[in-house]
Amino acid sequence: MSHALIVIDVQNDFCPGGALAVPGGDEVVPLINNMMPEFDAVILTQDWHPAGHGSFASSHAGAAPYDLAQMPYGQQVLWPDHCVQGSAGADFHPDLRVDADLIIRKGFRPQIDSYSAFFENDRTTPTGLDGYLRSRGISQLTLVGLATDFCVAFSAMDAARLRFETRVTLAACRAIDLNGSLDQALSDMKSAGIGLI
Ligand code: VGL
Ligand code: ZN
Repeated sequence: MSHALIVIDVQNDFCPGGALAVPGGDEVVPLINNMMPEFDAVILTQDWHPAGHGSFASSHAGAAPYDLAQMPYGQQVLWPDHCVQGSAGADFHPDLRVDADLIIRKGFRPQIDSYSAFFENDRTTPTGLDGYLRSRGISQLTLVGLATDFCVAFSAMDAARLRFETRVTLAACRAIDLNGSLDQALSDMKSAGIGLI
């Protein structure tokens, strides 16, 4: 039984000074680097949006960051422009170890966001990570990174739904916490049988 560490979106734009800074986002870097050698596989995800992405408030007339928009696939929080492909903000934090087995990019389709490492926000378009893990015989996952209440939680919920044995190491995560989103995410993950460490 192989166990993978999934490192979610530890990118400059989610760290202090970035376009969508998560409070204390950079604090997770040394913790995650120290965890990496304990796993059979390490996978990094990278939020990777084209300029003008549909999740950006700047792409919607009259909208401000953190407004809600109705998209064909459901409600979507509108974000400041962030993690634009090829920009410095989309790079991994400079101290993060990037000698990982796989880097999975997500959110690259112009009109659909992807919080989860497994499915885009329509909950049906796969990223391919499920097949990669299964074909490597990986059945246990530990998730860490940014942000606890969005990309980490969505990834963990999908992992549990796909029947991976799933844990989240909360000490190596930081949250955005938008209108109670952290409490909601923690209770959803608990109900789904995800181990919160
Ligand atoms: C994320 C909002 C928008 C995340 C990504 O990594 O949690 N949040 N894009
Ligand atoms: Zn994003």
